[in-house]
Amino acid sequence: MSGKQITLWTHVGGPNGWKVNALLRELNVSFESKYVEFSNKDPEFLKVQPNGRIPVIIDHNRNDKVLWESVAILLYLVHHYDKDNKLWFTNEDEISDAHQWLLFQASGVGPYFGQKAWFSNFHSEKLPSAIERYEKEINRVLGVFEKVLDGKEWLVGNKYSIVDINNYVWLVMVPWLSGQETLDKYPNVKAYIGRIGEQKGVKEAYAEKNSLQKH
Ligand SMILES: N[C@@H](CCC(=O)N[C@@H](CS)C(=O)NCC(=O)O)C(=O)O
Repeated sequence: MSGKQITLWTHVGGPNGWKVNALLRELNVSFESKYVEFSNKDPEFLKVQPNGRIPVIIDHNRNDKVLWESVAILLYLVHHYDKDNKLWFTNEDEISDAHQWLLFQASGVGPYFGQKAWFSNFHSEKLPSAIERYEKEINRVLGVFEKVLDGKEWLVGNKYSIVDINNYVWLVMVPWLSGQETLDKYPNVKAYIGRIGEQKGVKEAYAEKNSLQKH
């Protein structure tokens, strides 16, 4: 063991791991990242993750508690390590709204954006109808954020929270997934991405990601 509070199993290119990296930094929780190779998954990783997906955390402060699914991890981390609710809420309606947006990301953002990445870049056949479907879905989802962010800085409770970190890792990929011209059609979303990118944890996490991708 490294002496760090948390071990994070993650991947340089996989967006979901960077949510957790950014939040750990924001909360000043020490951690060690272990990188999984998707084409040859480490048996040590598969021992703790039956679903074979990153991210996974092992919390050495709490009896080596293992947890996977990135949204569950974000909720766990604010529950145990954000006692002042810096990035979470106390108002019951705001908590419900935060759950809504966290689930919207898990069920309605990540899967569509991920499938677009798959069919445009990795699938063995070129399938224009699949690419078109996910391109449309990306635009639909961006349209939802655009509408809701009108006149608003943050999605819930007028404050920066894990809801925003959770969306960032996918929204920041839009220029790669769909082109800069797509993002330019959604100025509220573009400004929102810029605001989140200025936050300490996200800024540090993405500096690390960029330096790893250069090597
Ligand atoms: N709903 C899961 C999705 C996890 C997921 O799909 N992770 C991707 C990287 S972002 C992965 O591990 N892919 C590896 C693979 O497909 O083998 C979460 O939010 O944690």
